[in-house]
Amino acid sequence: MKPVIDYSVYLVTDTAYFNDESIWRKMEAALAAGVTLVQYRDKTTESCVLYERALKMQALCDKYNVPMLVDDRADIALAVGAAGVHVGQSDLPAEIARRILGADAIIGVSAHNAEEARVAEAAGADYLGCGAVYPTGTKKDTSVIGTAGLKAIRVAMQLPFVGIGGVTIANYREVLNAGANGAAIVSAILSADDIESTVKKFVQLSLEK
Ligand code: TZP
Ligand code: MG
Repeated sequence: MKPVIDYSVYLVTDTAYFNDESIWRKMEAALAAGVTLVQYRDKTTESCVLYERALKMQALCDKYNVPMLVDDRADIALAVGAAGVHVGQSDLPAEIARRILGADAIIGVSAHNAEEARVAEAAGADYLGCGAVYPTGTKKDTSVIGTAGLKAIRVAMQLPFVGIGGVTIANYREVLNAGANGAAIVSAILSADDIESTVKKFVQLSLEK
């Protein structure tokens, strides 16, 4: 059966954090504090290392009963038994990821506007990652769509989507109020001084009306 996914506080990793072994302690703190979904995203790493890290990340997510998706790599997702994959506009097409991973896999697709969102929905995406909502230093090759961009996507479709890019405690509610089901967050969690209290704050904000 396809798992029911809570997209509200979606923690995404970035290769830079894997230069330091503290990433594993950070991930554990975030999982223990209540992140609802994890994406293992590690773009520039060779496949043998990617596989070992994905395996370790999957075991950590399993410990907290939190689903894990893998960025871009359906082969790695399959290899470690991840819940699914997240593909960008220049990655493996969603239909092919679906063929590889099967009907019960969660397939996420990046969409920057309503047209890309419609195409992704037709291709069988389970959810969309939409952004960058705000300027971000984590990903350089992206443009800012703002909360107006999120609202335009919500008007165009019913599919769950998360806002990504520059989301912090201070603007998280704006993202939800623009129609997003949650936010995908890298630095506001992984670079936080106190990861546990930051995640708890996101969770608390997600429950407010
Ligand atoms: N895709 C669009 S923006 C982004 C990705 C992966 C980076 C988000 O990182 P941060 O640190 O939460 O702004
Ligand atoms: Mg990608």
